[in-house]
Amino acid sequence: MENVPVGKVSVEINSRYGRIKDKFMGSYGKKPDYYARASGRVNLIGEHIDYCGYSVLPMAIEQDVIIAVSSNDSGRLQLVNTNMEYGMFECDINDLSINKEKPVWHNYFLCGLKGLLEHCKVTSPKGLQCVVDGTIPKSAGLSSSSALVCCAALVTMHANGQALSKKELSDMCAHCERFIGTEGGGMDQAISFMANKGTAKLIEFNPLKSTDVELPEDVVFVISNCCVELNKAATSHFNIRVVECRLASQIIAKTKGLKWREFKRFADVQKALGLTLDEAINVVKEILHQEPYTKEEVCGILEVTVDELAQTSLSANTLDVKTFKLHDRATHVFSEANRVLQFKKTCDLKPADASVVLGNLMKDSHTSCRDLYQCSCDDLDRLVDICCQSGALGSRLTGAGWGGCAVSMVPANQVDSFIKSVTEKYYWKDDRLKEKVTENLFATQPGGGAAIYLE
Ligand code: A2G
Repeated sequence: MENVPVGKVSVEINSRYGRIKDKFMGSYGKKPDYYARASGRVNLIGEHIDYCGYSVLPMAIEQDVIIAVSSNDSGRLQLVNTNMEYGMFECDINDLSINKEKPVWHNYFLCGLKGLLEHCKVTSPKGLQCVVDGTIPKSAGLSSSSALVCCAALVTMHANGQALSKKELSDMCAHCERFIGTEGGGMDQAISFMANKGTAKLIEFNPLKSTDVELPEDVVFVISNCCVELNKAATSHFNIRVVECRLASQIIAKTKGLKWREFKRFADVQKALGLTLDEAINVVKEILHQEPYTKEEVCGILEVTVDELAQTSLSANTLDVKTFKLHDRATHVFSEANRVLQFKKTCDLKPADASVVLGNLMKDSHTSCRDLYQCSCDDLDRLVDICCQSGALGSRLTGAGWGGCAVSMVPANQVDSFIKSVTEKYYWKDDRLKEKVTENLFATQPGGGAAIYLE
């Protein structure tokens, strides 16, 4: 099993590390012992299906979180962020409390720290002095939160002399990010650890596996941020979708005579029933109705009380949700899972029209996210339309949605004209965005995974 690489960095050559080191010395009066880095990601296709057990197809991006670290025996955690917007934080390492109601930045660090200490059963954890520097835009669907969780876990692992494999770290971080309250799948953490420069990855779950996906050479992926922010831990949008998927799986399971309480994910129900994804879509049509289900109706079908339903199927922040859309959510998941497989197959087989096929899959994915999963927003839909009009072969929302970024696949020889057109049609139309084009609209290449660096 592969471990996270430990490499060398020169702070003279790499000016970003140089600046982080300066900040560290200014904050703590000494040099850091080492640096850890974990990247953000862009998901090319496969949205809101990882927590249903289905494979996704992301790639790491260059933007990342770097943490400079020195460990000690003080039993304290001290965090400084190079971005002054994010205040300093200090606490007793043996007394961590993660605030789910108001998830401030340092809570993501605490998730990784607590997760690693519990997983490795560390009894006397090292004290940590850290400087955190992040370049991933926040609440933009590029996984700034998971990069911080993963980087914090890596910092804690190294400081406490532990050595987990990339896979163990991925699974552990997917689990511990849930301390913040969102019930995400494992895509973001897996790609952050398992990415390799130059290749996208098919990420499969249970067991976790990553496979290189060679993207066509004649296209470039361009990220554009609609600049509507969604903090998924601060709202219940995300968990409502997770719960809708869980309820739909359980109703299908019960109707088909399975022990429904043992099921939480579509992929497990599909497997137990021996269905193909197309057959699963037909089962959805046969069993679920399109109108939203009331909570009482769900309880009636599953033969449970409202309190029992809370135990078997709901999350803390979805207890008060009154209606659930099950038919459309299920149709999205099964069809999106299918699109991921087709995307991968097209990349492998490289037909002459590969980039057109991939572009169409991306467009269909966006339509499904917008109409069936309802996880987009007006500005993001408008941006996706502009991207398609500006020469993209395909464009779709990426990440959790409800704001944040679109990813577009653009012919390599048209990237400049694409960027010019999207700049004029989206960013120059809004005075607040005019000055912020370069950080919100950029081409990206598959980046590398998490690493530790020594000077
Ligand atoms: O939304 C978020 O990025 C989730 N990550 C990820 O698992 C996936 O479900 C995605 C939508 O496809 C976290 O919750 C950390």
